[in-house]
Amino acid sequence: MTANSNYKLYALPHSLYSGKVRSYLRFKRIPYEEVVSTLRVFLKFIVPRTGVKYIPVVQTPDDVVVQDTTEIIDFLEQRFPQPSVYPATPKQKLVALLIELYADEWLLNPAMHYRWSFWHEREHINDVLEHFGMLLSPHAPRALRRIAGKRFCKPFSGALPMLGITARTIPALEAAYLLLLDQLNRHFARYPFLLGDRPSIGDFGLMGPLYAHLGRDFHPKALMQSRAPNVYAWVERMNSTDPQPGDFLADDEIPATLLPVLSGMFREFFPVVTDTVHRLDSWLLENAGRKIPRMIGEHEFKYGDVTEKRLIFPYSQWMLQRPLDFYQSLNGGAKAAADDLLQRVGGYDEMQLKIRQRVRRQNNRLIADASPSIPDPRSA
Ligand SMILES: N[C@@H](CCC(=O)N[C@@H](CS)C(=O)NCC(=O)O)C(=O)O
Repeated sequence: MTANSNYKLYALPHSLYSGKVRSYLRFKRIPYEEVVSTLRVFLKFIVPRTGVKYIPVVQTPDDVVVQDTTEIIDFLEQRFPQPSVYPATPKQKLVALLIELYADEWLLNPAMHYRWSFWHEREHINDVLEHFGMLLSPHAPRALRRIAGKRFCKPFSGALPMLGITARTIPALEAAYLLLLDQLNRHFARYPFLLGDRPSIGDFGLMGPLYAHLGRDFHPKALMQSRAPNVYAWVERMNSTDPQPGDFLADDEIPATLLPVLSGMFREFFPVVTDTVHRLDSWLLENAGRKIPRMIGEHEFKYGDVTEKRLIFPYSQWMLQRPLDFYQSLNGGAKAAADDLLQRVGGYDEMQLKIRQRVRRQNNRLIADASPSIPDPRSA
C-alpha cells in the first residue's frame, strides 16, 4: 500500500475519455482522487508507467497502473463487481457493448466538431483553451493558460479533416447529431439510463462525448440544454456524486426508444468500422511483424449523402471485437432473441462479420493475434 490509499484518476476536466471513467468511479463509489495531467505529470508518471501518452490512467492503491477506459472499467469490475455495469442478459449486454463502441469510436466526431468549429464564439473557445492550458499548470492565470492552450490544442483542433469533418460533411454531421439528441431526449424522458434504472457500460461510453465536449463546452452545452433537456439531465445524473442505482429492465427488455439509436448506428457507423476491419486485414498481410500504427492510411466514408475521406483507426477493430465476440458466442434462445433485435434495427448482416486477423492490447499497444483465426481466402 502507498501512503495514500485512494485510487488515482489521471485526467483532465475537459478530456473526453476521462469523463467516461470519472462517472464510472462515482457510480461505483470507489474512493479516488483526480490528478491533473500536466505536462510534468505526463513526463514523470504517465509516459514512464504506461509507455503511451493518453489519458485517462488509473493507479490503484497497490500501484497497478491501467490505461484505456475499457480496460480500466473491466479491471475495476473485477475488484468492485456489484452493481455490475454489464447486464447479465443477452440483448441488453449486446446493446450496452454496441453503444460503448459507437460512443467511443464514432460520437467522437460530433464532439470534435462542436468543440473546434466555433472559434468565433469567444466564451466557448476561451474556456476550451484555458482548459488546454492546464497542461502547463492548473494554477497559471487564465490569460496565460489561454496562450499556452493555443499551442497545446493544435493536434486536436487540427484533427477535424483527418476525421472526415469538413465543410462538406458538417451539415450532415450536425443533422445526425441533432437526430440522435432528439432520439435520446425521448428515451431519457422515460428511462433514467439506457437500459432502465442502472447505468451500463453503454451509458459510460456515451458519457465521453456527451459530457466533456457536448455537455460541457459552452456552445454544444447550450444546444443540449435547449434542444434535449432530458439528455442534459442524464449527463448530470451520470456525474452525480451520490448515485442511486436500481436495476436493469426486467426480462431483457430493450426499450423501443433505443431502436432508432441502434438503427442510426448500424446505418452510419458500421460501414466505416467494417471497412476498417478489411483494411486492417490487408495491412497486416502486407506488413507482417511490423508494429501497428495508430492510423493506417485513409478510406472513403459517407455522412448522409456526402462522401469524404478519413483516417483508418485500427483500434476501432479492438472495440468492435467486444460486441461481435459476445454476439457470436450466443446460441439457442439467446441467439434467437439477439437475432430478432438485430433484424429490427438493420444490424443482422453486419454482425455476421468474421474477423480473420484479430487484434489485442499488450502493454497498452495494439498487436495482431499470433495466427489468423480464419484462412486467407486469397491464398486458396
Ligand atoms: N481508447 C482510449 C482513448 C484515450 C484518448 O484518446 N484520450 C485522449 C484524451 S480524451 C488523449 O489522451 N489523446 C492524446 C492523443 O490523442 O495523442 C481510451 O478509451 O482510453
